[in-house]
Amino acid sequence: KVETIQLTTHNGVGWLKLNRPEKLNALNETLLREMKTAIDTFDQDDAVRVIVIVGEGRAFSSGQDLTIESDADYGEYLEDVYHPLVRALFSCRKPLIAGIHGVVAGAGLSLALAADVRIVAKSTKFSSAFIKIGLVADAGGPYHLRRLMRHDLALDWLWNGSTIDAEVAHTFGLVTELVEDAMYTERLTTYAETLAAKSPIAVQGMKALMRATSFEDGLNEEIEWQRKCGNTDVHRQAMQAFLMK
Ligand code: T3D
Repeated sequence: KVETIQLTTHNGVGWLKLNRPEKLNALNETLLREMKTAIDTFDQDDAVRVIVIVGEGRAFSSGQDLTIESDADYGEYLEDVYHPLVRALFSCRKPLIAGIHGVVAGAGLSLALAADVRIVAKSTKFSSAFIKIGLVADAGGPYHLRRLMRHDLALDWLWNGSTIDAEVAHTFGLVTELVEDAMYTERLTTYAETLAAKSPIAVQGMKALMRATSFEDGLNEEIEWQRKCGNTDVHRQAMQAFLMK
């Protein structure tokens, strides 16, 4: 039984919806732990080929729940609560799509950046936020920013803590596809279901190969992946169809 997220599976897509709309899906401990378990479960579930993370209500997520009074050591909290989730997102074998609308801020942004692709509604506001409350960006955010955008622009944004429009986030490299608000849900669903209809081995293999840590590792890993792909019905049928015109 989950309290702070909603989970559904449809047409090969596992939907994970952050569900604290009254707090703009601020991240509390329960939500972070439930999300971690859900990602692991979806990753193991053969009925799920693609995972989509979205927010209920008018935001993706407003970041860490700031109303929680805690004298906890922030380092311990990160290690114990955030990092297991961040690792689950990072090591997830299946495509992870963040569907982002409304507001995405602070640690919510870090989680969105951990996805493989980000489908974003045009009116979304992106807030790096952390510096405004005197914190460093965390939950893997700096790692992903470094990967996705220019180093100087990323640091400038983290240092000034500004809120930027989705168009600017797009020019920064943080948006895979920018969608008119009215079309956002439909486009997100089509994107996810189209990907879920493709060969899961090829789709997961592409993801794994893009993560290869060196050139030689990549070459070695592609041998295994291509061997598996070559043995699938989908590949054999496609070859036969080509040869038969
Ligand atoms: O532990 C760690 O190391 C991890 C650390 C992570 C740090 C961070 O994540 S830093 C980023 C933290 N987030 C923010 O600074 C954003 C805070 N929220 C806002 O600035 C505004 O809410 C928004 C600009 C996002 C939206 O503004 P608006 O006017 O559209 O909505 P609102 O009225 O402010 O918010 C609606 C409700 O959500 C409101 O509750 P209420 O008054 O109706 O009972 C508001 O308090 C609540 N809410 C919004 N953000 C948060 C939140 N409650 C708890 N935590 C929040 N982050």
